[in-house]
Amino acid sequence: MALVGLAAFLLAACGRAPGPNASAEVAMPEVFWNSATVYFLLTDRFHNGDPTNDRALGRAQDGAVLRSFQGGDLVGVLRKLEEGYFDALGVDALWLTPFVQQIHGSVDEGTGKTYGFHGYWTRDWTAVEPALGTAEDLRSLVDAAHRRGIRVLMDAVLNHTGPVTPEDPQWPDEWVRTGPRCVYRDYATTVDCTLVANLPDILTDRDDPVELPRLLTETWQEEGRLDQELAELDDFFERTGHPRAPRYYIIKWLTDWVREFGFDGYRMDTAKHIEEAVSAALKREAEQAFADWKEAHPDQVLDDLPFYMMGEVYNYELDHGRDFDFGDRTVDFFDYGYDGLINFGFKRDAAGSMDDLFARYSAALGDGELRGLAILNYISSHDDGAPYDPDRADPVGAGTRLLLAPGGAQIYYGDELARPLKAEGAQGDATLRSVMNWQDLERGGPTAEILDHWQKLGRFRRTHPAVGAGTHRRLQADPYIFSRTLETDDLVDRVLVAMDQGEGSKTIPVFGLFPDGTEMVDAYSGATGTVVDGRIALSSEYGLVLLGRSQ
Ligand SMILES: [Ca+2]
Ligand SMILES: [Ca+2]
Repeated sequence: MALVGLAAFLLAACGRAPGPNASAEVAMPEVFWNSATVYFLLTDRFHNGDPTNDRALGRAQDGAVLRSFQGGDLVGVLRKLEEGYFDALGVDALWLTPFVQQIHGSVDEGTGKTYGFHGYWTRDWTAVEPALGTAEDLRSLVDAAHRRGIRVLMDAVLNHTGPVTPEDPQWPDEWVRTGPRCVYRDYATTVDCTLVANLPDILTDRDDPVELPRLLTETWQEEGRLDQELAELDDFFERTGHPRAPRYYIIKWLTDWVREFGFDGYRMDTAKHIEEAVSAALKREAEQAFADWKEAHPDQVLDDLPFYMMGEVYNYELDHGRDFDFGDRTVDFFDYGYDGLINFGFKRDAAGSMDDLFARYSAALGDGELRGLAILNYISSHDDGAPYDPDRADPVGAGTRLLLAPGGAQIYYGDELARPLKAEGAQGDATLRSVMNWQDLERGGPTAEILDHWQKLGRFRRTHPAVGAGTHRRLQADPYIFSRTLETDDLVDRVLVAMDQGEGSKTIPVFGLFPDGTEMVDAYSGATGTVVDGRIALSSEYGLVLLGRSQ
């Protein structure tokens, strides 16, 4: 193992972040994001670090099962960050559900009385949701993540406001449409429509100037920041020359968080429900905001990796390549500011042969249509009712598939602890959003063993960008052995993964990947060995062996 790799491994093994990893290729952001492990969490459901904000805004705990705010907050995420929880998992980036202020009331969409705990029901894009904490809590969290070399993605919602409730008036008609409902037959019935009955859709296609809603001006007046907010908007419209149309107000508000806090990228919510040109406009402003933040905070800049925008184009999958089909029109979202898209096909693809999965993904990302672009794979998420392994029957095998697949890996909070995806009494997507099962981890036993597996694979991914971004090659069918090789101008990284090996002593052919005499550490067990006559002899209690070498 080369010194760089060894140092990174030892640091990672000690539970400390190795810092920005070797994959932070300036010229090749896709290498970083395809080898990245992104940890996605619902802030309200992860960890309660500050009980004083649990009843913010006087919201009641009268929602249906798992549909009220549950107490998790930004300070809770910070605590876990400081404990080294994410470092130990090899996490490269955090993706938090939206933190902007949510509707104060609740609605029932047919799955029970629900509050905006999930963050997708915006009331005020300029304020932090008080149940999640304060702007200072958010700053502390982003700064602490950056100090550990972990990036933070902001979940950005531009398509809709929150639902209308007795406490949350509808935005003016110049801002939103309240019908028709989307029926997804073609482009217009996907974009110019409301996702559900009571979810006003921002008129993202209109250029007519609009005034601010009274809801906002009155609130800002009470909070003593009206003049500042208005002055900032004047500056924004003057600088950009954009019309005072709804989408540009929101672009201003969304990019302010980047400019002030240094978010490294967006996860764009409901990306296929806004005109792709709107995404492109947002990206341009976000890049400017990120550059402004870097200039103002030179000591906090991690590296030259550009601002990243990843889209939730619901039902997009790797096999679609660059064309997403609306029925009457295809759109190449990668042409409109998106560097990466969430891969909704992984959960199904993962059910087949592991080598078919790996080979197909490697080919698509390596020399195929997606060359130079990024995807994000997942096995479960907050709104996918058909996750891989819904019963958590094999959380170890799920981790193997997700974390060893080419492409970025999204760990949805609790994948690594087999947090149940079925919650008694919960209706609809609430069942996917239970409170993090820290108590199972504290009990040790099987949950701790599952986490240990995910941690080892996650750190291997982080240390070796070839795992997610390298070229896949099957070396042996049975027992299965494969390699990944990544060669860039600055780095040559090679890994070999052997599965289904016997417990105890084993001799593994390395197929010329590592020269004779190479001393190696198995990243899964910590066992050491030396390559002799094209083979390495190791002893460990595991069937999985992870070998890697960077130059
Ligand atoms: Ca709390
Ligand atoms: Ca829309």
